[in-house]
Amino acid sequence: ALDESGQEFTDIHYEKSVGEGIAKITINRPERRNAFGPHTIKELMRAFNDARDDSSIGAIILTGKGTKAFCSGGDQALRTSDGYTDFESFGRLNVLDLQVQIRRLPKPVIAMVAGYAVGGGHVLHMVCDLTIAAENAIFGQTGAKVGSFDAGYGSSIMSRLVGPKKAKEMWFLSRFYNAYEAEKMGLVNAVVKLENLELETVKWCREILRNSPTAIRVLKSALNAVDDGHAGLQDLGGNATYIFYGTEEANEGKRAFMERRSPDYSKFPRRP
Ligand code: 2NE
Repeated sequence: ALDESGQEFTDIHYEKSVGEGIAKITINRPERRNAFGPHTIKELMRAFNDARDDSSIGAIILTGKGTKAFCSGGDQALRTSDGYTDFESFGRLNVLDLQVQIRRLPKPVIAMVAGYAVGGGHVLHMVCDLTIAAENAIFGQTGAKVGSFDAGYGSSIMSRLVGPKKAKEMWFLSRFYNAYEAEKMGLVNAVVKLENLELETVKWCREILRNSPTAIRVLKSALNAVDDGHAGLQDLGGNATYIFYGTEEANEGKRAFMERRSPDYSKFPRRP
């Protein structure tokens, strides 16, 4: 069972399991098929930040409230000529920041999809590291129908996942695909009965949590590095530095500086 974290949110639920290492973030706008506005995204980013900073958390589930939708993308009622607006005078596309945050987060993020994952909601599940789908899940890109598109991760990651021909089909035709079709296309990792969705997703999390957190951290970064270009290399490079800081060799440099002497690296082998 996942326990409430005590944080106050309006558009999402954020829960952390006690002692299990799992956080669960739920978009809570079922009356709009879990469409997001700028405020929803801000709350999601806060929750993801918290899960990142909490060292007891090793896997994060992203899902939607109810069984009808994971997420139906940007709330079209909030759409303006400059993005999406709720309480502010300027529109935003801050979902792009959330996509980057999920991508850069050094812990696995698992999309748990029941019902529709469409439009910007489909992109969200694609930027997650893994996707577990219920049999009732439906996937698709509706952008071209409603006069929108995601020419960033929504295009490039999709092309990686399903190949350029299928990606063009998804975007150009705005078709919907059922869970088994999505599995065949490489969009999802597993399809399970709706009633087993949470159980199965938690099982995947537990399997991840049995493994080395550092290995997983570096693997996520490595598996994203090529597609993320300089930013991907920067992330992977940061992991190398973080691991190097734990070595005697790196400490010799710091110690020498603090002790106002020259560093002595002579005892460290120049490995083949
Ligand atoms: C999701 C889908 C296929 C569900 O269909 P259905 O028949 O199950 O439900 P229904 O009746 O369409 O929706 C239920 C209520 O949710 C609202 C509807 O307007 C309806 O409201 P009421 O009539 O009950 O008042 N609703 C659903 N999705 C909404 C949305 N995205 N925004 C605002 N209200 C929404 C069907 O509802 C559907 O096709 N939804 C639209 C999907 C869509 O086109 N999303 C936007 C794509 S663009 C995008 O997300 C994006 C981007 O391309 C780039 C950057 C950022 C965002």
